[in-house]
Amino acid sequence: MATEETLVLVKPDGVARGLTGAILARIEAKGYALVDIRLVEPDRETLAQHYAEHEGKPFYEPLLEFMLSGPSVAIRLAGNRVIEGFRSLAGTTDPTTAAPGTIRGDFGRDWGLKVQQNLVHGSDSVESAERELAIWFA
Ligand code: DAT
Ligand code: MG
Repeated sequence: MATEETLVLVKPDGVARGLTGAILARIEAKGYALVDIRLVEPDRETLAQHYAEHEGKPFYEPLLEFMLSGPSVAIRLAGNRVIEGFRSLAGTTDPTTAAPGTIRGDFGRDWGLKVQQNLVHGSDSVESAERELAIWFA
C-alpha cells in the first residue's frame, strides 16, 4: 500500500456555488483522510508559485484572475495512491467534456463555462504534491 498525500483545492467557483460539502462528501466516501483543511484567500504571488508551470501560456492570466476572485478551500488529503485517485475523482480538465460521475463532469455547468471554472485542483505527481503542499500548508 502506497500511502501518499496530495493537495486538493476547492476553487472559487466551487466555494461560491456552495459545492464544498458535496465535493468533500465524495472525498470522504472514497475513504481518503482529511489531514488538514482551511479556507484560503491567496495573493497573486502564492498563485504564481502554485501555477509556475503554466506561466506564459494563454490561459495563465485568466486563470490567476479567476483564482483571485474569491476564497478557495485547501485540503491536505492522505490515502492509498491518493494523487492518481483524486485526479480520477475530479475528472479531466475541461468540465464540458469531463465524464459523468466525476466532480468536474457532474458539477461543471455548461452555460458560458470557462475551462478554468473546473471546481477543483489536484496535484499531478508526488513531486507536485510535495511542492504544492509546502506552498499552501507552510
Ligand atoms: P489540471 O487542473 O487538470 O491539472 P492543468 O494543470 O493543465 O489542468 O491546468 C491548470 C488549470 O488551468 C486548469 O485546471 C484549468 C486551466 N486551464 C488549463 N488548460 C486550459 C485551457 N486550454 N484554457 C483555459 N484554461 C485552462
Ligand atoms: Mg495541473
